[in-house]
Amino acid sequence: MPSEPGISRIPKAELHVHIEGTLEPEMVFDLAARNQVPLAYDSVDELRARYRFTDLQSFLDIYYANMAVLRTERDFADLASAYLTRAAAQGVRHAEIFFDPQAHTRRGVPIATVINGLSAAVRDAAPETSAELILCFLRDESAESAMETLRAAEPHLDQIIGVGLDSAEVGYPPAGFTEVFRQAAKLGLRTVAHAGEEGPPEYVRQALDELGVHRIDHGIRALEDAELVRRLRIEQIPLTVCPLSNVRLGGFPDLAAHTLPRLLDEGLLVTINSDDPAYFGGYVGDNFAAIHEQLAIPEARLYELATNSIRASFLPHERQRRLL
Ligand code: ES4
Ligand code: ZN
Repeated sequence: MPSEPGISRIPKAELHVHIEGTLEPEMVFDLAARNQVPLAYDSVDELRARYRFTDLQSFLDIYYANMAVLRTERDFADLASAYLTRAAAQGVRHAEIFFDPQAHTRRGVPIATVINGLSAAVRDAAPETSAELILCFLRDESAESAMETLRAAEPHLDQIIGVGLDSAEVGYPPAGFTEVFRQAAKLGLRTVAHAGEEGPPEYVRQALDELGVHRIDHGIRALEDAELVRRLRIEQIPLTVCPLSNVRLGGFPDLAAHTLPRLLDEGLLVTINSDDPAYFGGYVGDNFAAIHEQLAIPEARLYELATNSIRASFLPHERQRRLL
């Protein structure tokens, strides 16, 4: 499903993309060969055939397994460069990119390797595409591990703009990470958190009240709570919605059943994003094309969604204005 040329011309920001989720099957094989990492699959097609997910955990299992091929600074730089090139071709003028340091440090890759590799790609990106890095804590690891990760990142604070919270959601409420988010904010970092992807509206509330986040990643289950919807509207808290991801992970039977139109009707500040484009069938332009074609979101709305993404970004207002 290629992104239409018209859609690719709309200047947009991508605010919800996991860099490890941009690891295409072809690159898994290339990096496995380069780093002599054995793979459990004989071909790219065989690997891709495993990408049939039933829920978030079934995806995360293969997402973490594939990361074994990422070992050197150059690997992380190549990964992020490939994403930035693809994103720019779909009209992304600014990207705020998640990365999962614990998924690398726990298999022996130093955090400096990860951050220096990713920042080299950000620095070398085409001048019309800016990017920032957001360090995500894995919520299915302990709060102590999150705090150690933040400490380990302190020498690299100039290379990251914020922190987030991701991985398996249900059973891992945001409130467990209050202290590490408080520390991050004290260090001058922005904060976001995944909430209401598979978890209940209560997790969205905790992300706002306990973690003090500037944006909610996903947030689709907020619709189950009218009072919370009212608050999200009044405070215009951005939601980084990922339509193809929600369908692939079983949140909706198909795109036509997605509740994006309801989120928009409620007056919420919605943005459209790709989440893990190598796994979910497309980059951000493909997500725009899919909601246009399969959810009948009109073109004028696509422009509005793109404008929302720039306004909801952490870009200085000056650059936001130039992109609008
Ligand atoms: C993720 Cl789709 C999704 N949800 C939560 N955590 C994640 N990490 C990477 N993709
Ligand atoms: Zn995500």
